[in-house]
Amino acid sequence: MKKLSIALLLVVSLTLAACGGEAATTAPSTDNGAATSAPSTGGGSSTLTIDAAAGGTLAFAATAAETTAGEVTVTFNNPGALAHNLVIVKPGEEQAAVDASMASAPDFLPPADKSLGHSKTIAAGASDTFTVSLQPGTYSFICTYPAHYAAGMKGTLTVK
Ligand SMILES: [Cu+2]
Repeated sequence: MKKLSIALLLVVSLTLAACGGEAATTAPSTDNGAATSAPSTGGGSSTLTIDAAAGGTLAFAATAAETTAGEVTVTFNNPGALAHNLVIVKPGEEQAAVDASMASAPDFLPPADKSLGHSKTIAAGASDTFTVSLQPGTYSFICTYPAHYAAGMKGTLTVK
């Protein structure tokens, strides 16, 4: 009788082990599913900071800027005394962006197809951050607020 109960115990414990084994193999498969569905957004991302000129000058603090290609997080600071914006365009498309901005008072920002990306129009002392996807090349950064581009509020952005 003692041998029989040991045998039963063995069967019971083997069955439990088998159940445990099944549970163990099921769990990792769901974990794997979660891991592969998670987005893996690699790639380069860089930052760029451009400031408007201080005071009432219709200009940027620097007329040249540089960043690396990819998703660029651009911070535009306005330490000046007037409202400004920062608009990134391809060379030769500056005036078209300025002209198209005239229709969107009071912000005077270009429509989506007239720029590669832009900040909001911000008051004196404010800052704004936006992202833009840029390939290597040369671009222009301008302010499309009325009369500012014509007065010289522009610069060259080199993307490497
Ligand atoms: Cu401006």
